[in-house]
Amino acid sequence: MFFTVLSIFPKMFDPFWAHGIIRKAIEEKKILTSTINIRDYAPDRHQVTDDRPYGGGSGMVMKPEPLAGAIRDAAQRIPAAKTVLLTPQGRVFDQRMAQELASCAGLVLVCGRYEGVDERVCHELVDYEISIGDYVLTGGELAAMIIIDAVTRLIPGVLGGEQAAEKDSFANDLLEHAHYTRPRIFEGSQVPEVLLSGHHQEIEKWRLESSLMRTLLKRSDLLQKKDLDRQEIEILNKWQREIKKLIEEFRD
Ligand code: 4FV
Repeated sequence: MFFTVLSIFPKMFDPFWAHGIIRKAIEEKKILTSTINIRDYAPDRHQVTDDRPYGGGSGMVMKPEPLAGAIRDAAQRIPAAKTVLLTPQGRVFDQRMAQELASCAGLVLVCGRYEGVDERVCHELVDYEISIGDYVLTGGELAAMIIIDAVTRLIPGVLGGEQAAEKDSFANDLLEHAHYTRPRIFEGSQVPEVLLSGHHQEIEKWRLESSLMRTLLKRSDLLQKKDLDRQEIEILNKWQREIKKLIEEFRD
């Protein structure tokens, strides 16, 4: 998969490309990355990429010409790539969108700065507007890194055998189960016995219960929009019965 990043601060990505699973994916050519400096497409010798907003007001706006030049050049290099503008105006990014984007041949990620980019660029040259959340950043670069990170780990072969994306949080619209590793006892706190039992069916059942409980307690909104399967409904009913029993006992 090709990732092309358009930014006036392309060096921000150097440490991002050089560490962890992203670095390994690049070394193994699972992803190909390039950064384009939007300034290089500014026609004037000062390479100006921003200007005052028409209609007045504070802040500056990214000029359309350098952006259009950079986007067209990137798209010409990877014709099948989709152009994404990172903006608070966009569809909010989530795991489902990460899975969608992971099937693209490539992404051209346009990182805005200042108050935003000239609207005519959005209309003519952008396929998707994506937001990483309802808050305002100083630039789209961090948002682009988040998209590249979440999408790259979904590319087959990027996560080694031991890590599997299908066990991810949100992969089945549930939060991930609790994780434990050595030591068996840490400051008096013991690892749940079932995880030491080697009984894989029991462990899978425990992990499903752990996911359901954590999702119920921390993100019940996810449960509301999830169509629960028979086993999940059974577990939730069992808890309901136990909670009812507790309440009864408490009443007596
Ligand atoms: C943003 C977000 C974001 C807005 C103006 C950059 C800033 C400046 N991008 N999700 N939230 N972008 O705040 O993606 O251009």
